[in-house]
Amino acid sequence: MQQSVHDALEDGFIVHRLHDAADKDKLLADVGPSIRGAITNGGIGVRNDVLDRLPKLEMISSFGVGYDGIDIDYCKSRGIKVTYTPNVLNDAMAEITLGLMIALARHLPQADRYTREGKWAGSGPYGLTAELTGKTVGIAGLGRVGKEIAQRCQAFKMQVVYFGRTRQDFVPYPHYGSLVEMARDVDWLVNVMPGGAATSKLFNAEIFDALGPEGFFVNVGRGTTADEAALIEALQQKRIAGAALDVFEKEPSVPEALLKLDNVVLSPHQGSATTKTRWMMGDLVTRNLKAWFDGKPVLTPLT
Ligand code: 8YV
Repeated sequence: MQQSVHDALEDGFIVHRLHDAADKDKLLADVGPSIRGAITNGGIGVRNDVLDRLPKLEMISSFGVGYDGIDIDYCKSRGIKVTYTPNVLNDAMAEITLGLMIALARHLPQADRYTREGKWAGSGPYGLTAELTGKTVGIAGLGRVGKEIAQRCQAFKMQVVYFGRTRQDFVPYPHYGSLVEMARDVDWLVNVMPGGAATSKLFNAEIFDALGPEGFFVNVGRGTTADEAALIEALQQKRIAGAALDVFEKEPSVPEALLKLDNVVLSPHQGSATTKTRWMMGDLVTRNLKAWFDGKPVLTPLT
């Protein structure tokens, strides 16, 4: 968690840090019954069996826009207020997405290695790469982050289409209600969808085959949305051209097979990880918490 959050909590809160505790069970037994507020990260979240040990819990202030690690229905059933940090990370997320796309198309990591290893002088120019200009990008999950990505793709002279269960009014991009149909029609398939049961392994072998040997897959949503084994197979067999991944099925572990592939660009879940954005996320986390305990409306509620 951001240092700014720790600093802000010094003022008016008694803080117990479960993730740092050597004996978590003992800490929960000792202080669980008196805990009224909790801070967590929406992806890692907090399990219901931990919530069960916090009978006086009134609110959870979650750090992140995704909240797949929190059982929202369970929180509602217990009357626990849950807040999250939407919007403040839209730009950072969109920037990393375009960065990953350019890195993948233009082989930036590989070309950097090539230059450092002195191969330019020894073996000649690196070789030719792909271009974003004029290509079609399909965005799966055209929410607040997806729309920022779409605008930036347009600035790169790409055609934008999107997949979502329902067509959005006043959105200028063609809509697909079928992911496989969109995958068939695009050069770039970008996932921004959240995790959870509804999106689990949505990007499977059928989708990768529809994307095809010239197609690129980018995942900045959640690793659980992709069938990682099917993705690795598609990459190994060159059934898709490449993938850029900021998220993985079982973070922080990244499958050995992915590390060996040259047609992937890997990033350790860095989407929102800029100084500015993480500060704003932390600020929202503490302001939500303080608002609740000051008896004021929280800023960004989920429940
Ligand atoms: C995490 C994210 O919050 O917002 C999300 O859903 O996945 C990230 O911004 C971040 O990784 C916190 O550690």
